[in-house]
Amino acid sequence: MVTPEQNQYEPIKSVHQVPLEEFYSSGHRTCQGCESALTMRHLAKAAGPRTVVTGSTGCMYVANTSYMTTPWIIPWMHTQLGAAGASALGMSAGLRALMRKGRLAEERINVIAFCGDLGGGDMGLSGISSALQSNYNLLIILYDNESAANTDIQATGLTTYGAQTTFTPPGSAQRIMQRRWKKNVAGMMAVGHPTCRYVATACATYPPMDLMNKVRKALSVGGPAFIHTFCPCPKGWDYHPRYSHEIGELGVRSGIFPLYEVVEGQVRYTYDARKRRIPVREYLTKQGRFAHLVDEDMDHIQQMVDEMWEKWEVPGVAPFKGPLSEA
Ligand SMILES: Cc1ncc(C[n+]2csc(CCOP(=O)(O)OP(=O)(O)O)c2C)c(N)n1
Ligand code: SF4
Ligand SMILES: [Mg+2]
Repeated sequence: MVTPEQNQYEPIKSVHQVPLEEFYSSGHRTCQGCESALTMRHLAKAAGPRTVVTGSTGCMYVANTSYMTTPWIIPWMHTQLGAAGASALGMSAGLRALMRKGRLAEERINVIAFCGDLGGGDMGLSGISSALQSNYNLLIILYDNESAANTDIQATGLTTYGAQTTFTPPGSAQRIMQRRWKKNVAGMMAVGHPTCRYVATACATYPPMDLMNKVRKALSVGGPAFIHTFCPCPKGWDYHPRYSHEIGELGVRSGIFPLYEVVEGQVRYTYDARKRRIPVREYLTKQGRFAHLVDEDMDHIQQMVDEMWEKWEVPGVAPFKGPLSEA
């Protein structure tokens, strides 16, 4: 058996401690400034060489497997669009069985499955839910570029209210076609899965090293874990690729994408937007996908963000407003 002591990783306290080795390297064809690709690079760096990765269909499959090339230096396997959870579970079970039968030496081998917002947050929710109810050490990372990016930027359940996508083009009859509020996947996982040992949200660039440390924590907790990452996408969000890091930071600092971790039922804010947040308009106005919004729309989005931080039972995490008092 792999002992809990063997399962621990050292936290990365400064940029000087970031491992130099790359396990997701050159050889991919993602767009310039693709933060989803940065999520892959950081998760592989943090996890290290004794890791297998499985990923569902989407940009992080298609742009990473152009004919005869791949950026993955660690073993990687493609899985069907809604199957990240099932794939992680099957892989963990397979490794455990091989070790039990003595066909594989006993050691820690990390199992990480990634999925996009459509593949994981919409289509693959049931599989992820099953994986988080298991007793295997596995990590599921949902990289959220807020659209079905690979098939040309269609809206998903995680697309921000008001955003233009190919499914939701603004027109003269209807200015806003994307009228759904973003699905709260990390909150759903944290609230609904008592067996899940660790849930976090993260952004690959802000605060620095935060994603890598969350990946290490998730791999050390000794049970199933889930991380939801915020991944600006220059093509779908319509901005110059040089601003990807800034857009990520503005999303976090405006509070529209809450940053937190839940460990043993305790919430810890990585960026506490209850105390300080910049106006959400600073984030929205930098992106062409929101260019059709007028002041009234931005005020509405601001109001919803404020409500999330000021009125929710667990601010930014659980969208209840407390029980009704007895009639
Ligand atoms: C069952 C199934 N339906 C539809 C598709 C077509 N398809 C391939 S990738 C994709 C979009 C995936 O979106 P997301 O999971 O958000 O990943 P992204 O492309 O944004 O990286 C779709 C619809 C598919 N491969 N399989
Ligand atoms: S479309 Fe977006 S998610 Fe896909 S490769 Fe380009 S930047 Fe990355
Ligand atoms: Mg997507």
